Amino acid sequence: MLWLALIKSPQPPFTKGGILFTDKLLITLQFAFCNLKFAIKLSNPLACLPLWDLGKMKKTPKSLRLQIGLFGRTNVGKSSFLNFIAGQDVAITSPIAGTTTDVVEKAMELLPVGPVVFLDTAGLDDTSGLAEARLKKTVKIFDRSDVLVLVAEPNIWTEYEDQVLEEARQREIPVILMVNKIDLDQPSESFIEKIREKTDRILFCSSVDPTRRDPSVNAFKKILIEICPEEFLKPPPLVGDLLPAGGLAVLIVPIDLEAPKGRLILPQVQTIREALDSDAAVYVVKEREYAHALQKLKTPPDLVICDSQVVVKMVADTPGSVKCTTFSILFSRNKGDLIEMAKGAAVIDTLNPGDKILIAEACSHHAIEDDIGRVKIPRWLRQYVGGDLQMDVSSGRDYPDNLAEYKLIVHCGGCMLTRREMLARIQRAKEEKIPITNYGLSISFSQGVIKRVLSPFPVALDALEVEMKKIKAT
Ligand SMILES: Nc1nc2c(ncn2[C@@H]2O[C@H](COP(=O)(O)OP(=O)(O)OP(=O)(O)O)[C@@H](O)[C@H]2O)c(=O)[nH]1
Ligand code: SF4
Ligand SMILES: [Mg+2]
Repeated sequence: MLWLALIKSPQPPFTKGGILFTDKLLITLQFAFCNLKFAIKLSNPLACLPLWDLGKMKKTPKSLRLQIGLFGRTNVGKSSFLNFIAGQDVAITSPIAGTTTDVVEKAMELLPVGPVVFLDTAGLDDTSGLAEARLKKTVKIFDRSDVLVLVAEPNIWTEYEDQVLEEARQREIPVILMVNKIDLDQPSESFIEKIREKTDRILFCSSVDPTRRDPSVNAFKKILIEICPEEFLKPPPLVGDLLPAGGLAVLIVPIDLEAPKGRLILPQVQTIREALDSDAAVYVVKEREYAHALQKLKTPPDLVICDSQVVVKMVADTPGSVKCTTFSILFSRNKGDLIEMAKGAAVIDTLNPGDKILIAEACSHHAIEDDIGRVKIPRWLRQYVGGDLQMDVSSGRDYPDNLAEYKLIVHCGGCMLTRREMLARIQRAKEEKIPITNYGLSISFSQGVIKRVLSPFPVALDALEVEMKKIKAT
């Protein structure tokens, strides 16, 4: 507090609390303060935090990139883990303790989370022998980190690990505990029990085993999605980026048995609202009136959006030069991961009669007679495959544990889920290596129009085509 008062004070000489602070007195105090800091540091490496940083209050995000601080004792494999995640040598690693002496930053796109930057720090412990200035730099990374990865070794838990967890707890920074080097030593049951008492976000990994990279990276992303602060999971636009100001979107909205009485459904309303927010106009029609409505327009629309159930008719009625897509695709991008879902759709080509498919509904709505998930999609998929398929339906907030049994997951639009929940479901499927797609994409695929309706999203279209080529080649 005294130091805080001093650094905020005017140039000496000045009076505070009845004391006259001269140049000399300030220098003496500063010297005493540095000695005190050094003395504390000898017994506790984290104590080299400037005192005014200790117990800092709740953090706010520092940039648009999620900042991930890598902490751990010297030689535990922090830099190796960074290289492992990056899939390339970004940071120097070596068996000599204290290899990383300055903070190494690596910015990357970690989909589906988005842009992140890893901050690889110098190892912090009594053996590092680093100059105080470098230690300070390392602990300063607490200030920058939105998420912290504490790298540890199997069966070794020291005061240092507890200190990092405590510092993170005080600052409310979520932590992932990464137990590295499991190829050298298997974590004992008592060790696992002990660390589980400290956190339930634990990953086990060997950062030098490339054959385990995919599962390790997927498991890491899954936890990251669960814990990263809300502002980093901001959804991409729904439709705003596809419409120029002053442009026109045509929305084809079926008014059938599934349509609620007297109103439009939320996805349709949200699309209209975002188009209006982008200063575009919206023309809403039923599928029967669409072709006629199009003829009456003086200039073609900038985008046509339809319900997936009428996608074939929409594509047939839309000139090739006009961009078109489905609500389902718009929401797949906005709420989840369109690229992953597009790749999943390609797997429909590999289905054989008898394969097991999971239809995953995220709420337990009342199913109607001709239900889209329970009746129509199974029918279209069976027609496409030319035989019977085993279809299980899961509904509600519980995602089944037995994903590994399925050849494909066809998920609903997830309108009741948050983006975080939807991404977590996609990530779980990835972890179990089970392809996942959604209702709308599966319909467009099985009806042969997927490339057309994905064309406004070239990256997703490309992912689909690459996946289809891979499938053909095998
Ligand atoms: N067998 C095995 N060796 C590993 C693993 N991870 C890292 N290493 C080795 O451990 C040594 C230290 O790894 P680094 O990545 O440099 O460790 P660090 O935590 O960055 O170390 P400092 O920068 O010195 O704090 C290197 O020789 C790595 O090759 C692992 O999972 N298994
Ligand atoms: S899209 Fe999914 S969450 Fe939304 S109403 Fe349909 S089944 Fe429920
Ligand atoms: Mg290092």
